[in-house]
Amino acid sequence: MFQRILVANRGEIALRVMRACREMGIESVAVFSEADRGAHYLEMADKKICIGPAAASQSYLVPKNIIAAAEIGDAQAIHPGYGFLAENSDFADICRSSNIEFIGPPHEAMAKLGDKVTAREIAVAAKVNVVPGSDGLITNEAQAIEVANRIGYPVLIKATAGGGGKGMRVARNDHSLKSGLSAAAAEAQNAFSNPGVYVEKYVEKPRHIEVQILADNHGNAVHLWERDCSMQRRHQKLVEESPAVNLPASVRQDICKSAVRLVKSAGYTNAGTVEFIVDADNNFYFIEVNARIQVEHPVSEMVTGIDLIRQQIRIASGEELNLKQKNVPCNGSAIEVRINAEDPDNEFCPSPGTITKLCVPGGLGVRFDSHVHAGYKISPYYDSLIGKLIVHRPTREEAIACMQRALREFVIEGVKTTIPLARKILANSDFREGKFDTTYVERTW
Ligand code: MV4
Repeated sequence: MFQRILVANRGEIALRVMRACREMGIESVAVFSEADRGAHYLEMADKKICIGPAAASQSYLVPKNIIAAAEIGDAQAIHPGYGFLAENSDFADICRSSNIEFIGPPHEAMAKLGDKVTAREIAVAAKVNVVPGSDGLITNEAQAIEVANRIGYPVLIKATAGGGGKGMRVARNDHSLKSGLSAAAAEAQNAFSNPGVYVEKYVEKPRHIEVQILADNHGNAVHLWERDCSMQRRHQKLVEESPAVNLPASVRQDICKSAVRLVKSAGYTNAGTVEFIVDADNNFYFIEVNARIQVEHPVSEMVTGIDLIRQQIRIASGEELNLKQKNVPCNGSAIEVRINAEDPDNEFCPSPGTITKLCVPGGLGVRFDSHVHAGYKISPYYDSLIGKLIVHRPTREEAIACMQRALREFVIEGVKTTIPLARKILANSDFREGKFDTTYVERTW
């Protein structure tokens, strides 16, 4: 087992990893940029090392600064958290060649699954449902038109190096397909230095269902059931929950088993999330793998009782999974709302500033994962996440009532937050009846 782990991240996820380390008797090395100097959460670490100026491009995103900090701090492993370098296969490879364990998947599996066309091919080989679409990259217009007319409009043009919704274009006829192809390729080249695009049948008003996976280096893999992340706005998740509401047990089993089959066939290890979309008839389709621990991981921790960061560290140290699938329960209902320092009355634009008052809710089944405190300054340099409020109760109805009570109690002053929006969603009858999909927020508000 590692003696010391460098946490190559900041904020709530850095604190989350440090907490797991401390409970495991592992020392932690925190890194911070000039903008995060003096942040209270850094005190949870045994050592803290400055890695550069405020700009992420000169600090949290610079592999050589992270590796240098790991060497100075004498860390045997690095946990990347989410965002920043977490899904950068080059960084994972640099860790390997620096003889520092990367707490995540092998860089080969990360690279393979990070390419969406390759990921689709792996899914097809593993007999996992994919959306009807092109057989590989689109290389010319005529091919695209042939594919679109074979699968039927509307179609979705996607960047193979993309993900998370970036660089997608809907086309509803040959004309918009042609213009969409060149626009998507240009955007993909610009954003990912890879213009490769592919085409899929556009599944209208899908639900976003993702499966949490843990896989060790000895061929064992388990799922920790599914999360429903359909309540989102412009690819920003607002509410996540487990189990998914109104999903037939047989479909849940198929989705979760498909996810395990896929990661095993890809040689994927450590924690990962297999993302699906589900149509109105409960047909599910593989979309992509998120090769990292995700913001919403606590939802799965609550219903299974499994500490995902602890499992990641155990797997990276070469230990066998101490979990059998039949012993991974899905108890009760967990709901998470993300609380961002954003102004809901101004297009949710970031609202950095100093938190002048903070009253955090508590009580049975209430968890708030956050690095902030009264007097904490929300930086304009990084994402606006203040923290995640998670509740866990025996039934979804009780969880909703608990979340509403907790949101009512919650006081954050000094910055605008998304708490009022969260209250609105939790009070919404369609949400409470499970009648929502990924287009609900845009359609309703
Ligand atoms: C789709 C889709 C519908 N049809 N693919 C791509 C990124 C991933 N995170 C979600 N993505 C989707 N892929 C096909 N063939 C719908 C989504 C999707 C989505 C698309 C547009 C706007 C918001 C969305 C939210 C969740 C899922």
